[in-house]
Amino acid sequence: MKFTLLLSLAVSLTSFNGVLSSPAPQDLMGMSSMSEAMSELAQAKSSFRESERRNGVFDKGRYKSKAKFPCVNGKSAGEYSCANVDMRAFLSHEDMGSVTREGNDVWGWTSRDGREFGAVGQTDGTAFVEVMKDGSLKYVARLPTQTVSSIWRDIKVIGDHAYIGSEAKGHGLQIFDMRKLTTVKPGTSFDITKDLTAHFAGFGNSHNIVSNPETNFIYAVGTSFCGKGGLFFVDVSDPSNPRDAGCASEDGYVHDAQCVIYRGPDAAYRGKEICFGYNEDTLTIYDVTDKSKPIIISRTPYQGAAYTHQGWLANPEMTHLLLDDELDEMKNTAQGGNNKTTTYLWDIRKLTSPINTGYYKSQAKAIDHNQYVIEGISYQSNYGSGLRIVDVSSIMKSPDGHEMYEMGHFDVHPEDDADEQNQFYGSWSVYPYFRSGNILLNSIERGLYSLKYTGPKAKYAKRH
Ligand SMILES: [Ca+2]
Ligand SMILES: [Ca+2]
Ligand SMILES: [Ca+2]
Ligand SMILES: [Ca+2]
Repeated sequence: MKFTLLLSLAVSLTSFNGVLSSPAPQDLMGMSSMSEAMSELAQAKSSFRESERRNGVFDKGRYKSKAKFPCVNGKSAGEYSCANVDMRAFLSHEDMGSVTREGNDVWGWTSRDGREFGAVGQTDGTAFVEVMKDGSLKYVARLPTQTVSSIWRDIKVIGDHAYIGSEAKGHGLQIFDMRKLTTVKPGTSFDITKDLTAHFAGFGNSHNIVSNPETNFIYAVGTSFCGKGGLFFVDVSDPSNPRDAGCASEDGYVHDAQCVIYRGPDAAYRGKEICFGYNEDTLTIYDVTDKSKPIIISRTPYQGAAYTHQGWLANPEMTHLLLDDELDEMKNTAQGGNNKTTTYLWDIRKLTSPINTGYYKSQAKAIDHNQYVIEGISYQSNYGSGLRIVDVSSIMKSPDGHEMYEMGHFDVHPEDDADEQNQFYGSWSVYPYFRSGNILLNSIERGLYSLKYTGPKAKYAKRH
């Protein structure tokens, strides 16, 4: 059984560069506006997903929810390879009310009185869980997709509201008041008309939802309503009355971005609202302070680029950032060769001329997908190799990356441990921002993991 599965995965891996089997129609329904590169990537993911479905990877009853398992001698729960990370709970997609049982993004919310909740993306909706103080998980409720199912759902939280977009055709932006979770009857399925604070229909499908809590703006990217999929601005200062505030369409498709009030060393931009765009082939930096006149500050390609995917500021000083490319391992274009997970390091002290100063190479072979940085630690969700925790606190001192190292890991995709592949399975995303230190990791196939890092602090991290 296992052998057959691996064999068919290998077949679908080779199909990526050759003829693609036709993707499941609902997965690509909304995606009319995407760039050629994005469409190639989306089709590769969709056809791989379809092969997983055919192989029973998402079958009912396949994964059982579990209570805590510490990491002992490099293993947790008898199957997960780990180091310095304990599993505090696992909830299957099935036990979180999903009928399709396929996961994607994850984000979190903390109530005023300190309770912690996760918003867990699935192809058919968003499941909400409470993360208890001991790290155990309680399924609370779910919000179905606004239209149809899609592989892509993306969630951010500003204040007490979650903002949810999807590649599902006509989905728009669901705005959901997370405070409802503190009183709702467990197991509730919310109503997409009655239970939303608002639904923003100004765009249809989107690929990613970017938020800036400091300015109360949502930036939807990859829509069909901003040139070729640029930054679509939604003013959510009143969550019940979201407003279309314009868009930045120059430089075409934006796959993901991080937007912040700039506090870095480039004096010309201090105090401005800056977006770091991960734009398929470049790091593109925008000044979006004046929403009616967004400006591109710079647009910088790099060696090894195959599909510029996501990234995050590496430090609160905003002097450096980390960038991940979703296809460089698979296409073997990554700097340093050897097709293991590669993180690109950037000096952004001058926003007009960012410099790619080096790279960090994981010991594991896997595609990187999303990473977020807190106090010198990058929490990376790397598909087949799961959660990888990397000390990046040396980036100012050693911008070539030679001082970076893995502090811990938890691999939620044991199926490929004996023969790691750069493939679109395993973990989709991670949420590491809870004050409790409980980390949520959403796996595509299995469900939601509550994890806890137990190792030392980052070497050069400053407390902020
Ligand atoms: Ca995302
Ligand atoms: Ca581009
Ligand atoms: Ca990569
Ligand atoms: Ca693995």
